[in-house]
Amino acid sequence: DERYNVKETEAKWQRVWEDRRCFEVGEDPSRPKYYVLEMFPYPSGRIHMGHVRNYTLGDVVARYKRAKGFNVLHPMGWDAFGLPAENAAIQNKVHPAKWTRENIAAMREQLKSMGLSYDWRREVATCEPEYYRHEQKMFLDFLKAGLVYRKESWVNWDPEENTVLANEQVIDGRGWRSGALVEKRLLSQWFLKITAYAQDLLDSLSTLERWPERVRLMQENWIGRSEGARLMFDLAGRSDQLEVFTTRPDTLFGAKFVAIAANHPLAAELAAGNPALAAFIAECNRMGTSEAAIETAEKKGLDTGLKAVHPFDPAWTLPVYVANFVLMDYGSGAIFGCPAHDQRDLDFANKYGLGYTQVVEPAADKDAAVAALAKGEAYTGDGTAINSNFLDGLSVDAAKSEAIARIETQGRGERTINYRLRDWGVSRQRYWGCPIPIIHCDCCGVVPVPESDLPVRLPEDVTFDKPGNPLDRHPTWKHVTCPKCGKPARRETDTFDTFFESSWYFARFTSPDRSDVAFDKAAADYWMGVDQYIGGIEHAVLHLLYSRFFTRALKECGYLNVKEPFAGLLTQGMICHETYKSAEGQWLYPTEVTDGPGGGLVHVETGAPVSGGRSEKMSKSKKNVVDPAGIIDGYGADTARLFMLSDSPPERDLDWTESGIDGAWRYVNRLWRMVMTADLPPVGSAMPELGAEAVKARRLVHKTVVQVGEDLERFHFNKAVARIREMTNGLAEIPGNAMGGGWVLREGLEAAARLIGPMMPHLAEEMWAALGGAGLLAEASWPVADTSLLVEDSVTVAVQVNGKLRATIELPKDADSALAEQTALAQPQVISAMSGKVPRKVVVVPNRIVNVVV
Ligand code: ANZ
Ligand code: ZN
Repeated sequence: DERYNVKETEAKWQRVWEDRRCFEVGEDPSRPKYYVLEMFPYPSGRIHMGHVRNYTLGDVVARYKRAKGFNVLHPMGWDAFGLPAENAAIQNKVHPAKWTRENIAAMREQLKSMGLSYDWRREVATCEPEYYRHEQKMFLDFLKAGLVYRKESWVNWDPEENTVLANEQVIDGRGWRSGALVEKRLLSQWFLKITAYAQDLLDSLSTLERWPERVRLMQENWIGRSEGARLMFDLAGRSDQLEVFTTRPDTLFGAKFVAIAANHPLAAELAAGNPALAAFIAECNRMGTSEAAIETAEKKGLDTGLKAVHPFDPAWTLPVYVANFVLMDYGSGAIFGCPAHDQRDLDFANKYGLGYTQVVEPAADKDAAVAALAKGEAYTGDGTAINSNFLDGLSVDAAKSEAIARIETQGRGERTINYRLRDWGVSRQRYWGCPIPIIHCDCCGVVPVPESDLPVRLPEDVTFDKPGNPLDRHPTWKHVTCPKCGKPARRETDTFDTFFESSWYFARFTSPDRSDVAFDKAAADYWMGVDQYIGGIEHAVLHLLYSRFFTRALKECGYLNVKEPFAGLLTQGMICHETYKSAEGQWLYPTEVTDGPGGGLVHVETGAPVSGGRSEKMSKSKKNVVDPAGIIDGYGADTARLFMLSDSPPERDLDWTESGIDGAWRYVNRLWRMVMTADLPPVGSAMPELGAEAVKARRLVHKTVVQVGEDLERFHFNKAVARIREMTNGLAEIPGNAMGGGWVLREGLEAAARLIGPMMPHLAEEMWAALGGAGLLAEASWPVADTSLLVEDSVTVAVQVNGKLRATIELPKDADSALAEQTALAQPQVISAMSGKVPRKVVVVPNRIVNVVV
């Protein structure tokens, strides 16, 4: 009994595809283009199951679209800058460049063993100057276009990694990688003006019809548009004013205090003569700046002693606090607090005995609002203004407008829109990143590196023996002469946030060989935007929003003609696997666990009881990771690919199971054996006369061709797999002596090879060759069904007697009324329901119903 030789077969076809350059593409205006892209990996060293799923999904789309006649661009590259390389350098004394390049080489081989249909000529690695030189130029162009600025700003400082973190990299007040408590520091940073596009980024979300609703919603929340007012408070005894941002100017008559951020300039000024305040500010600075950190921290404040004058009543003053829940980089870093209608304000007022005045009354349930307030719950709903002078009786909306109108006539402020979105700080105090092309001169200040001096190469002769940035310590690299005045000057030693590289790589793939420009304009015009982007949901706001911004900025600077980089987006679910714990709470590898004699789970060696079995996201810490290399080595790429596709829809989490992999493996072998053992007529023989069984099988084949096509269009890969299995089961059931059975079996197996082509390309190619198919399957077109075979030839018709269902009958489609009536009246259940009576009337609704009235 011959076995399918996976290793040899898969390697063979990978070689053939490469030799024949099947997946290399160029611009071809005569064919519709299709650009499919998976999020490129960080070269950590080995691929993991998430990669296998991601790239399998992309490859199915790429191969399917190719078969459908599209000119398909399907590239792959490496998101190669970033912290792990530097950490490896520190821990293992290996240079980040060496570590990264070796990892890339290893992972490239792993990806190649998966049989992915990439145009490998287009491979890019973002850590190479051939790549990053272009983003240095982009940065200089953005600078000229006014999309870049430098600002002293408070940053999240990770004390362990010695670097600035983006707000998004701070999770619950801790560094996203190190887990260290984040501090605040003041540093000069480069910023990209993503906020200039806030409204457009928001408005255009509705045009992204092929994006998951969930991702669009996350971006909408991230951009966080708020309508409200800017309003100036006079300060008693001072000539300056304090600006606040409010979305509830209708509640001004309920104001009890004003509060400013710890980093507000006014706070710094007052702290100079107030040690208690200085200490409080220092305490606030130890807290993370993320919204989550602020949300969860206890609300605290300190009265500055300063008084703010109420804008609608000069005799009314409010205490001015410094409060830890006021963010410096939102609105103006100052608020007025209305405790009755904002929970934070109420908590704060209750803590410091500031009281509250209700100024909005709900239409119904007035007492409930009063009672809730007494219990410490603010009323934040709609209603009518009360206790509010000239606003009394107005709805919340009308009162907002009226209050703003009053503020505007007083010249104290105006209606305004605020976004939660902040500008993107791109400076990182790290070595392994793209150098920011800037020179600092004592005479001239900040001077851009002249374009003719690009790229600013990252020096590789650096050491990691001390904490901090090796570029700072490099003996020569940073010392340059000022391009403007020629005096000694210093290079900027900060590098770009690595999200910089991933914000434009998709466009670089359109012309990676151009060294003079970032993209060949014609190529970018032909290929962009990406028709289908596939990756993890964890990038819903960061990478995907930065890329949308970057594309807009590139368009503004004349690089590109599109503003949305990704027309379609598919976010894949996670790979989960069972987890186990010992009685002591230690994670155990699934291989350490077995069924105990008493029925429960026990440790294989010690026999100690074990708990668990729950499926959770694969992670090293939980010891439930399965290395794809072992699976591909043992079962082959096709089996791994099939399993990734067959179990769940791509957006959903997928449970890794031994039995699932086993099932996929058995199916691979079964298909191969079917082809090898089938007794088939020669390829291309004319269709003989078919008996009923052959006709039935043939219908199934053609129906499956249509349905699998529809499934793949909708990314319902698991359904497609199930239908193909159903079809091959049907083919296996054709009796050996069925008239024309062999011919239909050949047609069915040829169809099977072509349908599994996108999913299990090696096996498909092997089957295709064995069946004597012409050329390579990788280059063959998608099968076309004979639609005449799809027409259902019989219909099920209901038979009612006096309105009650008595029977169902099978009739030829569009049978005439006489046949329908005759068949209906012959049914035993119908005869008995008529109890010997003669029908008064028989109504036939063709293909639907026969109604007998007695
Ligand atoms: C007074 C008021 C009364 C407010 C009331 C709310 C309810 P969104 O919707 O997120 O834009 N705020 C303004 N700037 C702030 C800052 N830098 N840090 C913390 N909070 C700030 O929230 C806008 C509201 O958040 C503003 O409206 C302000 O409080 C507060 F019954 O003004 B409000
Ligand atoms: Zn100078």
